[in-house]
Amino acid sequence: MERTFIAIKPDGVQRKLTGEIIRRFETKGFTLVGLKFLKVSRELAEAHYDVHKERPFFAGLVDFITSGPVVAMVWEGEGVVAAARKMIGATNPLTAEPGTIRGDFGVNIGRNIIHGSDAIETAQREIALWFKDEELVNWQPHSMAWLH
Ligand code: 3AN
Repeated sequence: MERTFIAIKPDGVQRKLTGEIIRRFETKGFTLVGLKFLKVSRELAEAHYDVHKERPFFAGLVDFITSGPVVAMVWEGEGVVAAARKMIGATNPLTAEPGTIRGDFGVNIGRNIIHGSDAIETAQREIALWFKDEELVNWQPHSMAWLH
């Protein structure tokens, strides 16, 4: 089953958006298989943002993601990688559609509340980076497929 990595960044945690964000993924119909609350090390932050290491905003990204606690999650479900990106909205919260998480709650590209993997392969890399195998729970919600 497809899985994606989602992180509520320090601004999302400070803004008390954790419950709202988890609620959106739950009520959409995805299944939570991993969850932790942590202060991110510089080592993990630099590995996570490795693809951006040549970008001018790299140092700011690493400083920000390590500045306060983060909620790291793994969500599972058919098509969850692309669906989560849609639910999150465009990188710049000012242009993100209303109804998306960034569109509803953000205004600043450097404080865009949440991260979600951009492709299945990225999700696999990020899940392995943030979670040990034994921290992921393999479970099936009771069969209520007709509900969603
Ligand atoms: P997304 O998070 O929508 O996948 P990416 O992967 O292009 O966006 O960028 C990763 C993160 O880098 C973004 N979440 C945002 O916090 C930051 N970022 C992207 N572009 C800029 C920018 N022009 N200025 C500042 N920060 C940026």
